Amino acid sequence: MKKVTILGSTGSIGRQTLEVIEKLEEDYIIEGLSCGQNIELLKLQIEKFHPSFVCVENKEDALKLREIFKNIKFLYGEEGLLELASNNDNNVLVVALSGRAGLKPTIAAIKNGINVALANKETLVTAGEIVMQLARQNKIELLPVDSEHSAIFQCLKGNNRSSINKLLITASGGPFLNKTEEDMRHAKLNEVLSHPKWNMGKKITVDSATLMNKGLEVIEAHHLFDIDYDKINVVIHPQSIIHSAVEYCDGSVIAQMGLPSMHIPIQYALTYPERVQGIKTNSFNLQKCVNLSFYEPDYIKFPLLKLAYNLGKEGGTMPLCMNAANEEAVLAFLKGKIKFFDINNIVLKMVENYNNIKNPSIDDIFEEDKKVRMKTLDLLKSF
Ligand code: MN3
Repeated sequence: MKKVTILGSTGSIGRQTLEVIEKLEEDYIIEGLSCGQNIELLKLQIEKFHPSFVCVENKEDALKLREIFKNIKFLYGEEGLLELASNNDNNVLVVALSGRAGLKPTIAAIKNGINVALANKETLVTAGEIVMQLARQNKIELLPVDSEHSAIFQCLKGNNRSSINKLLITASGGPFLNKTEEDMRHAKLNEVLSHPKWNMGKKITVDSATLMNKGLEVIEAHHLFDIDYDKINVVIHPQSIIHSAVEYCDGSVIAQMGLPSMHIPIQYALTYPERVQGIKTNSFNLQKCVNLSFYEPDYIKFPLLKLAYNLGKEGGTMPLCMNAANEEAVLAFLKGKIKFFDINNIVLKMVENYNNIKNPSIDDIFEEDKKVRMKTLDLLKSF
């Protein structure tokens, strides 16, 4: 029996992880859950999955929940999250929190020898070197949940790292793939949020429209698989059937494909190294994939993708600056404060004036993150 704790259980990945676990039945039990403020959904999850530990953001919510569920230990805040993440009764910790909140719990789990199924992009983008080094030292598996990284992880099995020519990360291209820059300039919130292939949370859906999401995935792949940026290629593939691929030195390209569903990579991260039927519903039909197409990304229309490559190569806290500025800009866009196209301008401006810190400590990372966000909020006032 495997024990699983999910951080961010009421978000998109958290909910889908619970759907997967429901189908895995008796072999998997939920040891812990955490969420921010979606207490109503959390209550339903508690009634269904009977966790032993639950962490929420606010103390008041924790106190109220204690009255209702007497047999559960309720925690709250960052300290509670770290306690939940450090519980080494767990076989795997699913980190499905969004934003910088994912970093400290991931490190806590690694230090306690718990395998981490990582769905939080910021962790590797902002602290990739530190996190990967800790994972190696503590001999834990960092299991990618993102479909592209799960695909590459699978394509690498059984092959020598030294024989890799390049990683091919596919991208659907988002809602503006076939639109002009002018269309993007006037894009409304609902156009940005209507992703053609994947049903995801709002922040990542905006990132998919700017291709920032793909840029973050390039940086993640660099750390996760220890591959030079020059050997990571992004390929636009609107049908999202090939989830990513690896080209080897003998000319063989090994790709992982299937229907675009997050259930598959989530389940593989949980059952790894085994494969089980689990939640699989529809069979994949190759004959129906008559029109698979592949293009070079348009780096002019989507400047944040190129930026991610450049800043990834620079290293230090440059990717952190890009990520923090982007997150604040996306939040401002979602609140209707800025236009879609301003996201690019704000991120570009923030990194232009930023002093990089090489080899940052965890404390540096948190301090810089805070600083960049404050400066971004200042800059946002002028838009
Ligand atoms: Mn992805």
